[in-house]
Amino acid sequence: LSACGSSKSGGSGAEGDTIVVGYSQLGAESGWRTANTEDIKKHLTAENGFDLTFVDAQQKQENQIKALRDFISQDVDIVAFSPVVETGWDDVLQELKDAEIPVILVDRSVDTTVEDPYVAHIGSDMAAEGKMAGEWVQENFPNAKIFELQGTMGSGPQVDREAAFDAIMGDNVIGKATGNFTRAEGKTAMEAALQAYPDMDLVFSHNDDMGLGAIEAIEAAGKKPGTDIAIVTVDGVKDGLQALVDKKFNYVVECNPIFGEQLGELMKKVVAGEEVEKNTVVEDKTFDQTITQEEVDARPY
Ligand code: GZL
Repeated sequence: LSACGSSKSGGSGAEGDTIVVGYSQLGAESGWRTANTEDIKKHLTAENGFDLTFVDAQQKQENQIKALRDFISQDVDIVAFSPVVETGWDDVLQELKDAEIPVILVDRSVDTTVEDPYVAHIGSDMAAEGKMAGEWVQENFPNAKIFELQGTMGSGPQVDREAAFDAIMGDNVIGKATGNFTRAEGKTAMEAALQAYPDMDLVFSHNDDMGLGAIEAIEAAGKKPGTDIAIVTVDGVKDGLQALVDKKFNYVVECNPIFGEQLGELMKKVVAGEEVEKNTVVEDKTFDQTITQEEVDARPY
């Protein structure tokens, strides 16, 4: 499906005009998010024709909504945001639509009643990531007793990765808890899980950072991560792939945060009123313990 471009009258968009962008980033909670932010800022630069206002919401939805409303009052040419959770955006999405400011949804998803709430989405297929993780576990640890470390509750990646993974391995999941996509909260959730589920022998973590926290908790409990308790994660940031080389992770599904250039091109087309793809899916691959130190060292993030 392709969507028509910006309907904003009088906005810039003629070749060479600077595009005024309002960007609401959800936070700086993980290595993935940091890499994503760095890449966006690397491409949405003045020399590339952008005037970028980039606001970090510290993982709070009310901060994102405030930033989006500020962008409306600043009458920016285009807005992009990565919603911390899927719901609660109806009012501000309607206000953006009424202001005729085109919206690009980045990375995460929204669940809204607003008609046609955004011009385009760019990001990974989170369900595919959960499916790849589930298929690998089914193949390699079919009888595992699985504990699931959930991302931020109600976020697209938590909902989609969990549903797809559980569709394959749900009968083996003995417990779940959220670590909110952060290393510290992943460690805390894992400490409690090790007490509650002493017979777990595999963790499916919705991102690397919580998996790295789980490693700390497992080692503190005198067990070997990757051996006594296998760990399967999503993201593929450098620290996660290092854990794979160190045999503390067993399988990592990539979620590629590097799409700042594609995002910039998409914005230029939207502001110029060109037709754009409704959904640009960022390609993800997978990594297992055959990965080499040289490959990890060569990773860009
Ligand atoms: C996925 C992204 C998730 C990452 C986490 O695209 O939204 O949010 O998997 C990050 O590391 O916190």
